[in-house]
Amino acid sequence: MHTDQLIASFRSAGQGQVFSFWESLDAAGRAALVAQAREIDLAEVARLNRTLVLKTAGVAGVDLSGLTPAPCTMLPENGGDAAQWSAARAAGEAALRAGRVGVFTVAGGQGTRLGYDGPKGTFAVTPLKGKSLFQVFAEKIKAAGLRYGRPLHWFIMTSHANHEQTEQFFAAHRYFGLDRARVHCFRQGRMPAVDFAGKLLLESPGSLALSPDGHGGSLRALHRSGALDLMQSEGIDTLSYFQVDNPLIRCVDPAFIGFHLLAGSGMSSKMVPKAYAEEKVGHFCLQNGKVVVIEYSDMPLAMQRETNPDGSLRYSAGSIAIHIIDREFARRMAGGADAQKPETGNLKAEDSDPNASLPSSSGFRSQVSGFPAAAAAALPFHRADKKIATVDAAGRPVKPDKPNGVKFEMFVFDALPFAQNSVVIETARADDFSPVKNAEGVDSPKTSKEDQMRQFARWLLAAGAKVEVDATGLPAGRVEVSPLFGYDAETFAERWSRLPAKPAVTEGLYLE
Ligand code: UD2
Repeated sequence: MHTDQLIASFRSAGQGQVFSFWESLDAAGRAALVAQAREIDLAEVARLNRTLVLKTAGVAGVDLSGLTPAPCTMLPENGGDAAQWSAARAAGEAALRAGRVGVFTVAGGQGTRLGYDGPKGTFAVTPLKGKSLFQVFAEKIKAAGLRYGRPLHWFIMTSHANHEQTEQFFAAHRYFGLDRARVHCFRQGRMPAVDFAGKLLLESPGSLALSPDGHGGSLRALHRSGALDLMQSEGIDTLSYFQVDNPLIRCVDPAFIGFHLLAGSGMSSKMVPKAYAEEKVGHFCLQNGKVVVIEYSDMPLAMQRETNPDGSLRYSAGSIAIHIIDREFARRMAGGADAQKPETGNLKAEDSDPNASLPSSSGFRSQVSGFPAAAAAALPFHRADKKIATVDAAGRPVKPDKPNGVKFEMFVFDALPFAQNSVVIETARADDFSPVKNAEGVDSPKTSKEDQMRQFARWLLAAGAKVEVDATGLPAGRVEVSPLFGYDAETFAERWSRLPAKPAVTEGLYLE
């Protein structure tokens, strides 16, 4: 579309303010603004304004009708069928040995709660060595690749804000010993922000206020980056998905992969029983026969507190954002089901974007633009009222001290009801989940380091070592185990048993 037509289309959509400072911009400034404006799907903005922003009555529509707790496969120690767990594990291990599994980390978030300036994956989390989140995952992925004889591909979704820094971090650390050809960073898409009247906000006279489209944007970013095609050509049909903030994660869990594959599931999930009724996690429920996640903020407190006749919580299955995703399911959700290659229309749109990185020789693209032109994702957008830096009528910067507008985000778990045979399995919180979200208090660097040390102490104790621990299982001295030594109780025990002389477990013990 010609620039004049583009500007006219914004005017007729009531969004002409985007070009308020056009006359004051130089040629480069105009070109940059036009490139951003081309990313905007005005029809989608209008629809979001209608359904989410300008709606005056009621809370923006989460449907709570007909909810029941989702059925979950419990761990053998909590009543699950041990034979079923072994069969699942065997199936998952076979898939890993066949090279069918890839790893996927969503790392595009802004990490504002932690107050850390930099990509969250670069944040130091381990108790002794201060390894970064990315290093912990890299070492787990490397160790699993060695164990199953097939090095794993690792896909990392970044944002426009942290992409370059993330790539530089990996390069500076030589990809933590991984084959760099198997580490793929790509940017997620962006969404424009609007004020409470639905007007697109400018961040500066020459640029729109754009923000990441939520972790739900990962499905279309996988597609548009070429990651799904790369997976296909490498024989990978199964993705192990997790969030960047959780160092305890089992990056590849054979039993989880096996349950997903044996069920023929499109997308599967792990749950932990909620620690208490009001815990701030999503709830796995069943609605119209489909698995759905209802965020704590959308579920009335009375419902969160409902109990079974035996006093246990009725909606106990908490979502910890760990999934297995089938490649073709991701493609379908990204709107690319009919396309073996990403739509040429989109590729053209990208190629005309001056910010777009060129496809690499493998066809992999690290740049994903905001809106796939034709490929409407089926995921709904959620509204988040935020303080959005903008400009006043004279073009001067405005830093609001209360929310002044709306950002739009998609959530990956909204894909669950579209998945066939979705399974939910239980996992032990102590072995899978201790995120770093806040600078202090719950889910902070301190709690996460302690949980890591409790896990190392459990492995040591199970392997027969003498470890002094307190009532919560925390060892008396700080210890750390490299994932390359052992990344779960079993791999740890194997390696420990081969040590010719067992070290004393005292302050500062590091096992590599
Ligand atoms: C999420 C879940 C919550 C629970 C919890 C477990 C939602 C709405 N809630 O809460 O139910 O499972 O996690 O830890 O998801 N991210 C991107 N791009 C984005 C936004 C986020 O990559 O545009 C990534 C981010 O880098 C992080 C993850 O998604 O790895 C989670 O984001 P969050 O911190 O906003 O999620 P949180 O803690 O509110």
